[in-house]
Amino acid sequence: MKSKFNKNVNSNNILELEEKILKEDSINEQNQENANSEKHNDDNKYSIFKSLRKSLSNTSSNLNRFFRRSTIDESIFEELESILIMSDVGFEASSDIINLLKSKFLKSSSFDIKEVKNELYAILTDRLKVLESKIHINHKPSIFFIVGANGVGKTTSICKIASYFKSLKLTVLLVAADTFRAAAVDQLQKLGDINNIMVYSKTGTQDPSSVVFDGINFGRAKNVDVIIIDSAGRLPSNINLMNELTKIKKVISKANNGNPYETILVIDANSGQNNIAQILSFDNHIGISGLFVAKLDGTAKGGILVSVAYGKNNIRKIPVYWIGIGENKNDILSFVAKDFVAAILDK
Ligand SMILES: Nc1nc2c(ncn2[C@@H]2O[C@H](COP(=O)(O)OP(=O)(O)O)[C@@H](O)[C@H]2O)c(=O)[nH]1
Ligand SMILES: [Mg+2]
Repeated sequence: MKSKFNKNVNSNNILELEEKILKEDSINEQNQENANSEKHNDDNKYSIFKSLRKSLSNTSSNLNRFFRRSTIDESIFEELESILIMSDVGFEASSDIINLLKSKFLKSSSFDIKEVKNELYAILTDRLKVLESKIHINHKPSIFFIVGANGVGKTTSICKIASYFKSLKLTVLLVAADTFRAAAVDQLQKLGDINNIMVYSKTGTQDPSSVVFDGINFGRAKNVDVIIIDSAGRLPSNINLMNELTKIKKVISKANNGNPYETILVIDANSGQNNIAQILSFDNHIGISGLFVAKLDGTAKGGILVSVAYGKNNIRKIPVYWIGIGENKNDILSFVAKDFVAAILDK
């Protein structure tokens, strides 16, 4: 495969590539292309919005019902607060939002429900913007270490991320470091085979650090642009398993000559407010550089991101690199606050 890095790698090449990635506004456009060729004949942009809207329809239908009302009085704010709490926005963030709305609207003798909706859109977009971030490919290889609890969607999301980078003509290696279950290595290998992505796995060891060290060296020898490392699911309450992640991180650093790399926590949006505890623990133990919010389709409500953006329980406002909205490799979007809020509020 052709690589942007095939020639001499110097900072100019990297800057060029980075610029290209930023310019392409990559993933949404890629999804638009895929939607166009594989799924819809509709206008591409509309398709993306549509899938995001469909994914967040639980929350948007509650809010829509609310915003269709004709009579308004003070009591609507209580009702809106309950809807926000039920949408996983969390108690503190919901009451903060409602207080802002009250202070704006309760002063005036009459107000329009549409104005309340517009104001809510503005508040949420403004808050969620802090979570937007572009992925930067600054080093070769650029390494993404993927962590999270069991079954949150790590391996599926890895395949999506790999497909995204592949679409940017970058070469990708997956490292099968979930050594707890043989089936996990097989799952990654299968996904790699189907999607024509290289997978590194190592037989005869259950030590993930050893797989990671050799995997990174293999990737460097192959001159790949991106290395994505799978890991076994674990609960942050299991100290031994968290210490193992610390060890793997040291090994990544060593194998990668101390260059920075990304540690991505995958969370399952269906777990709602429980995700706050997961983000806090993983971040405290190993330091998380970005989030992948999987399973925003289905029954997920999406409000969890508002909680993160509000810094609930002193959580760091960790960037959301991607969101997952389905089981297929193309069901991935970069996080754009205004699109996300527009989907929730059906604007
Ligand atoms: N609906 C939906 N299912 C997903 C998504 N991401 C992963 N899954 C499913 O979640 C299950 C667990 O995924 P897996 O990647 O094996 O999780 P892991 O244990 O964290 O590696 C699988 O059945 C996936 O198909 C998503 O964005 N949407
Ligand atoms: Mg897995």
